[in-house]
Amino acid sequence: MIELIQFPWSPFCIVQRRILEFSGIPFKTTNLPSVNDRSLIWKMTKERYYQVPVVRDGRTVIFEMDNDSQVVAKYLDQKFQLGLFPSEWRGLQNLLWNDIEGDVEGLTFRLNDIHFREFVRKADQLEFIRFKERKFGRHCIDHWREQQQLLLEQLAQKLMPFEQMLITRPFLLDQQPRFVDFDLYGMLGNFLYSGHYQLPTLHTRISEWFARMSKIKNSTLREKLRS
Ligand SMILES: N[C@@H](CCC(=O)N[C@@H](CS)C(=O)NCC(=O)O)C(=O)O
Repeated sequence: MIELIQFPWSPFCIVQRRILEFSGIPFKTTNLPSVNDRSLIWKMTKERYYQVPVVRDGRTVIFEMDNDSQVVAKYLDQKFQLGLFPSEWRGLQNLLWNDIEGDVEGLTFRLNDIHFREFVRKADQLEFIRFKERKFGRHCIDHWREQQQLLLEQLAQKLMPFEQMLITRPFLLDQQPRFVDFDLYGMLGNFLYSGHYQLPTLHTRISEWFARMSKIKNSTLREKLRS
């Protein structure tokens, strides 16, 4: 059975989890025991990778090669024929996922990290803070907390083009979800993880799309598109 190694709140893990759910195949999720213990992944990848997500399919272990390689999603897409990377959207999807995993994620993870004490085990909190501060500077999480309102406003603004894309179609590019739909879904899933936020009320289409993305299955979609 396919296995997803993850943290439940991680934006990039939510992307792959939703793709697996969408595919309809049975799969299992394994949460790393601690944010600081990457030994399972290190071992599985023969000491080549330590981030999440990683997918194991029998003897094959799939993980990203660089920041925007999309190796995992492309593997699942090919294996389950999900139509996530059709040739007509090549290039455009790359531009969009750079924006989604760059600017959008930059806001969503900060807004979620403000609440890290609620989802990171007490024993791991020191290393969590240390990891963040080494990357983003001293007291970064306190600064994000102070800037919360501003970050929320920036997110609402940043989502406007996606809201506009949904004016004429049910998914960002098309009549069916493509990779960028799952990608944006993952970032927003991370933003909503703490339960402290809602999607910006101005963006009614994104809210409807998010609800659609939360439950859509490849099999029901195919039947709908055929009829
Ligand atoms: N580009 C990678 C990014 C993966 C990533 O940033 N994972 C984070 C969790 S959301 C992680 O494992 N960070 C810990 C670290 O870098 O040590 C992907 O799409 O999977």
